[in-house]
Amino acid sequence: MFCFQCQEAAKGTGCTIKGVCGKPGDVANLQDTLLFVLKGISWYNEKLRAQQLNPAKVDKFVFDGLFSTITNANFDKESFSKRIIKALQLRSELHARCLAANIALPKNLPDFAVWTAKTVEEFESKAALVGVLNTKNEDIRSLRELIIYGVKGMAAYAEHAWNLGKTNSEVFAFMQHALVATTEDLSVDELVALTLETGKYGVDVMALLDAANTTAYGNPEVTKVNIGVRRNPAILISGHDLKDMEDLLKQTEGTGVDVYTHSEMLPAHYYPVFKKYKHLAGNYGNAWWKQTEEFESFNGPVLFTTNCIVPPKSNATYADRIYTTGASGLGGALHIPERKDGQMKDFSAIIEHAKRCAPPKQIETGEITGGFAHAQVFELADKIVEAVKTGAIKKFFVMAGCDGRMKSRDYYTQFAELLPPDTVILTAGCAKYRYNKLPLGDIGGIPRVIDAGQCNDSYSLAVIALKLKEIFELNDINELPIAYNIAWYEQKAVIVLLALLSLGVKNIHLGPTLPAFLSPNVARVLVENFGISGITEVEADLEMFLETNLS
Ligand code: FSO
Ligand code: SF4
Repeated sequence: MFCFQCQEAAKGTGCTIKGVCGKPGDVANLQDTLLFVLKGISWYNEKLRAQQLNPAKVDKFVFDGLFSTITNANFDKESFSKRIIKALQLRSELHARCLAANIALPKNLPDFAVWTAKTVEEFESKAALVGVLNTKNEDIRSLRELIIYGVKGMAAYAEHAWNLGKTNSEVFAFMQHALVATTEDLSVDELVALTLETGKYGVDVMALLDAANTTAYGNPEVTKVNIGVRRNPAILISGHDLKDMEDLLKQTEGTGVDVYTHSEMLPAHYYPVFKKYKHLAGNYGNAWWKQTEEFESFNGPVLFTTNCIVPPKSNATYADRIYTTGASGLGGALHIPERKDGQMKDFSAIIEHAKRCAPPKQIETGEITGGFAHAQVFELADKIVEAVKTGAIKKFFVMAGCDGRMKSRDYYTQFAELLPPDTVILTAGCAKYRYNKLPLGDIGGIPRVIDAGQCNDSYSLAVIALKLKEIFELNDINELPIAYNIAWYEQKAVIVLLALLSLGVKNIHLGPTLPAFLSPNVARVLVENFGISGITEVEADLEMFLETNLS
């Protein structure tokens, strides 16, 4: 295996025996082979699309397949084997459709369009020939993978929107086009252009998901979320999928089983439609990587709707309490199947399981505040603008992104603690758990940590920045008193980063380490054109960030 798609890549270069994330070599290899066949599917589908003959089911198949390969989403070998079999069938069907429609195909079809196999061993061994390292030029490899990881992030957001009935065929077409383009003989300049285009479509897909979430569940509102526990047995729901959240809340209502959010599901509390459910009891625990302790004490079953899963240790007592659904998967865990014919997913097994369990053990008490997505912030705009004009707020720090288990991420807690009291943190994603329980206070009623929501709600932060640019009549988004100190972990953060670049945001600091998949030359392009850099020491970085103040 070889994988370097996330921030935890072993030795800062790549995982080769087993993933630091827990991904075994066989699963990594199957993921590579799946990606290879998805490129073949996209290749045929692009040709069919040009004739408006592309079957709609392909879009979902491709984005769901990509989503399943995101870090910490799916560790289930069997699920990947089945996906490859289905992918090969779908690719054959598309080939036949091209022939039936007299679409000209080259005499020698590329390997991804014809390769086939039957056994899981063959699927696994193909990875050695089609994985990341088969692109020999390190700059081309770096750009190809940067694009693929951005597209994987897009796939996750496209799937959540799709689950809520919102689609964007241009986004789907681009995702497949980009996959195919990574197999072509493009120059570095062409790949850099495609990278920026990926960011543009990243903005589109986040806007799509924002519309899907707010249409279905209302605009997030400022909300205080309980972090203690009640006395009923309960289900913990993790991941990002709000449609799953809705189905679970409906089915648990009146059963005596409470529902708690975990990690990136916390922002569900901010939506008016979810607030109506009295048994939505609170948020339990912290960011994803603390689950090995926190699932023990939760006592009840846990439903993963997406990443981030940490495979339970052999002595974990909660392994049989894990359920997965959607693109997520874990060997040994019960997978709740897709919705059929407009019906809800069937969560009865997990609800019955919860009834047999003890209530959660309290691990903390209190409340955290969030719900500052764009509509809510616009309502507070006068207050915020006034605070900036009077100098009560000197600077905003976008500290969105991901949390992770690396010790060096303590940096973000220390950074938040040391920020001067006239600064405000704008956050989204699970990065917030590094500072959202600190007593950072408020500035004239504006909390010093403004949480917009999940990682995809970084879109809200961009919308807020664009609005402020308009209010302050600035020519450039970079003239705003906003600094970007972003933490990344997996591929959704990659698409968020590319989206910010495409909106013209410069001088983003990315940590705790720069991606292993950036070659020195590609890193230089990002530094020279966008001012991207890493982080150093808390005090030195604070000084550097605070040097440039607009007011
Ligand atoms: Fe975090 Fe995991 Fe949301 Fe990611 S829970 S790390 S960027 O999946 O998607 O922020
Ligand atoms: Fe390693 Fe990250 Fe890949 Fe897991 S996802 S195998 S930790 S690089």
